[in-house]
Amino acid sequence: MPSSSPPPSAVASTLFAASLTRSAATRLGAHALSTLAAAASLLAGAQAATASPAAPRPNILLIVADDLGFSDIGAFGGEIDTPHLDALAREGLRLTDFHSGATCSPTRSMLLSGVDHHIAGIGSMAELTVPEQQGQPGYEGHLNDRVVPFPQLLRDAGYHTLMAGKWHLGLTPERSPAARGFDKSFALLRGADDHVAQPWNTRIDPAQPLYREDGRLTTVPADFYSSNFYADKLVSYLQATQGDGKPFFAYLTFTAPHWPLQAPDEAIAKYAHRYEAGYEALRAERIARQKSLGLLPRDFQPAKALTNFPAWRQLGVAQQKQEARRMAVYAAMVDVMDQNIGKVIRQLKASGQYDNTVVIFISDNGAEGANVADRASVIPRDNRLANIGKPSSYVSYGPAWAQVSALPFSLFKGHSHEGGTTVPTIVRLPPSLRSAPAGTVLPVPGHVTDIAPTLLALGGASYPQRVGALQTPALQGRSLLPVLSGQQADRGERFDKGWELFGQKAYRQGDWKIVYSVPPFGPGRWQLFNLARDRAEQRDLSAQHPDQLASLQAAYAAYVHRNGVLEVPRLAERIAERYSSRSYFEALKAADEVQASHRSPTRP
Ligand SMILES: [Ca+2]
Repeated sequence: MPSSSPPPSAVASTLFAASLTRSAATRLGAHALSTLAAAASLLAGAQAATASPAAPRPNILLIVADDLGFSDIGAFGGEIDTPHLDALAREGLRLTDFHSGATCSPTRSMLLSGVDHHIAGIGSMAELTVPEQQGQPGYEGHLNDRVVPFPQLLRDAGYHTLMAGKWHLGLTPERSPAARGFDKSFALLRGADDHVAQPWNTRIDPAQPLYREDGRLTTVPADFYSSNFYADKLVSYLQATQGDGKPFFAYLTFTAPHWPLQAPDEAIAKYAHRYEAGYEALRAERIARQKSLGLLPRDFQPAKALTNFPAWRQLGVAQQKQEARRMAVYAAMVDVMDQNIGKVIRQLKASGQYDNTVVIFISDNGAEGANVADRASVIPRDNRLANIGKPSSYVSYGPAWAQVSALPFSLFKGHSHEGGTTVPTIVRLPPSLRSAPAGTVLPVPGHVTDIAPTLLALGGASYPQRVGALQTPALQGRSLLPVLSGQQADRGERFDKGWELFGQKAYRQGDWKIVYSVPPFGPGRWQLFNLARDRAEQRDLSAQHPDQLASLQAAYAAYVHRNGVLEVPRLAERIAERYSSRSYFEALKAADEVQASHRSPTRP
């Protein structure tokens, strides 16, 4: 009887097709489908894309942006000039379903540990811990001693481990990057600071240290601008280690475009008039570009703008000018970050290391929609229109622009909706590890906890079951290498992840997701969405599919139990009160009045 087994190439193509049909096809554009089909046939002809044992281990450059939205950079549909990131995307892969935590330090703890942030010590952000959480295991407010950060394991396996930028995982020397696996490090310890050197930086809270280099307290020079300085510092570390035969792991964690929005004048000038047409015009532009790039299907229905906030035409002229200026400064920060990524890539090319370097770019969470004006109250600031973006200003860009940055998804940073946790992700593999065609758009789901196992696999390092007498928590992520290298068409099992932060919760299994959020952003009960048909989370299906809802609620309860999540009464409501985005527009109006008073000769 003749064998009916298809040849290996057909198996590979069928695998791709099956996975697309089941989970991804409806989220993909025709362009991406044809790209993936090409990937499948190319895979069929290629040998397994593993590095031979004799090949040198790759260098790894992991770049993290801070509060960058999904649609901001060129490769993901943005109009901001980001040629270096776009070049990485053209050479590499773009992941359109890759997830972070809802805010910064939770994501960073998961990134470095490979386990849920409620295990790693950032059950809540240190800055927003409520009394019920204080002193509880998993809520230490720093990367705790239960976990083993992967940079330490790469260092022990013979890698140089280098870091420049934001840490946000502990203030003391024993919790600094130097103590958690980095040979060389320059770190902003806190979650945010001015992007320029200020005489008042340390006055915000003199009890808290700001910067450490290799564990020791330090300061920044007078000409400091965050993105320039961190990239220069990393380049200096790379230059000091090149040529000694050891591979490197470099962790470049920009603080751009996190508030306060500050950028060099010439970079702001480039975008000075770019955003005067307002939110809705930019929204239409970006969605059209995402569709033409094959990131979204042509019929994709993006999240609608929340009606909680004014539309562009409802703003006064002075408010529109404020908003256009704020977005221009934000764009300038992204632009300058990209220029600095270019600087690091040039160094790698000049040293001959680029070809054997894996480059991963992510954001740590969705765009920032909260109001931060009140945080500047302890120091004098000048937020008048012409001063916005300069060193003495202190603004964010608010919930309306944040929703544009999050396109096509719903909501933004701090929320468990797709706009809070889907981050623009680029992976550029060395040619020796590639079989997917350059520029492939990969809709395969992934999570920030997958990065540790991926990089440990690349570096040939293993994760210990014990450290001394202590049992280590099992890695919760899984290596992405089989899908990134094209050996495997999907993750081989259903994507299964939970989120909880500030009482905002979500659970996803495969294409189904439940989300809990409170007014003004949600109904204060669980909603159910089918992401294959509605990734923008616009149509709640909880009434039509009560069994699916119950099943995911049970999965969420198991997530809570497994990770030691504390269920605190009314937590979401309590945090929401502190984080009201509506006050942003009140502050904007107040800024107008300040301008008016400065213009008025009768008022000082
Ligand atoms: Ca962040």
